[in-house]
Amino acid sequence: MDRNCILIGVPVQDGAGRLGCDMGPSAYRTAGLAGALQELGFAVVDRGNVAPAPPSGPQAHANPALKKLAEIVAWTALLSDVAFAAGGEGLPIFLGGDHSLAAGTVSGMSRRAAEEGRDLFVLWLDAHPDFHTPDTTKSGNLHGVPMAYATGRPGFAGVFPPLAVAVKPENVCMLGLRSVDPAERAALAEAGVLVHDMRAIDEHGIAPLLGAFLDQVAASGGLLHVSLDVDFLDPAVAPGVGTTVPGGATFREAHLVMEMLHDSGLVRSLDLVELNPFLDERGRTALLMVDLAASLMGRRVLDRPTRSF
Ligand code: EXY
Ligand code: MN
Ligand code: MN
Ligand code: MN
Repeated sequence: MDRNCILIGVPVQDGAGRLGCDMGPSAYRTAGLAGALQELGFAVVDRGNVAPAPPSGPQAHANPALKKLAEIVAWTALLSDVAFAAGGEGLPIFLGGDHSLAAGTVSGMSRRAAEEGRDLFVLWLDAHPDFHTPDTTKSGNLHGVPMAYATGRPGFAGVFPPLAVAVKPENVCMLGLRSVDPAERAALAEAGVLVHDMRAIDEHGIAPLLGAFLDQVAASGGLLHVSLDVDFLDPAVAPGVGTTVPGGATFREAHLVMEMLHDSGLVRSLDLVELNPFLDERGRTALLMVDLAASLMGRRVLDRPTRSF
């Protein structure tokens, strides 16, 4: 694991259905992310927040439901370049911001992997697959499309920035799904994405499912990007998100994923997304996300700080 951590604030909220994700980067800083990583021995650089220039006008599309298309296209183009560059300098941690940011971070990291002659693998920790296209989304919220974009699904050409290197769908593992729209279900099956829904986690346990995927990444010499959506977690432990779905990962399941990721030594980049501090309770979701990031970076169970709320 790279010992240089690069924090990049991404206050995008135009992809979500409600306001508040733009406060995410501040909440992670307030919850002590940089200090937690420094305690683990990392050199941490906080680059502050990035933002694209505001678009000159709306971008037309045949789907009238689409919201803020021009804005999300601008974020995607910017973040793809930012991720490609930062991925060559250290281990970038993208502080969201809503999940639309992954259209940029995943596509940029995919280009970075190709530059090194390797494949990008993606571990997608989320209640949702975010596998709509601009044509199939009914809500029009573009945080519902990033993985379809990054894997090169049809429907993005001439709408989103051209993709330099598509992620192979078979290199994507989605863990924790429990809210999938019919069009997404069909597209996931057709693309051949590896999906472990909450039922599979209940039945087999999270460790063997994740372990098999990590073995696959290691065997191929791939580079791993992790995208952690707050709603992967059960709302009882992580209420600070606009898209809560009951029946999510427990506190220990989530930490175990992070601990296994650390032990694998494979992680090259990380998204922390969908935190909505306006919906949080006394910062508990922000603090949990920081603790999860610390577990991923090597903090052990016995070193975890005691917290009460
Ligand atoms: N599939 C639903 C939609 O397209 O509106 C919900 C998407 C939620 C996306 C979030 C955060 O992971
Ligand atoms: Mn998501
Ligand atoms: Mn989600
Ligand atoms: Mn414990």
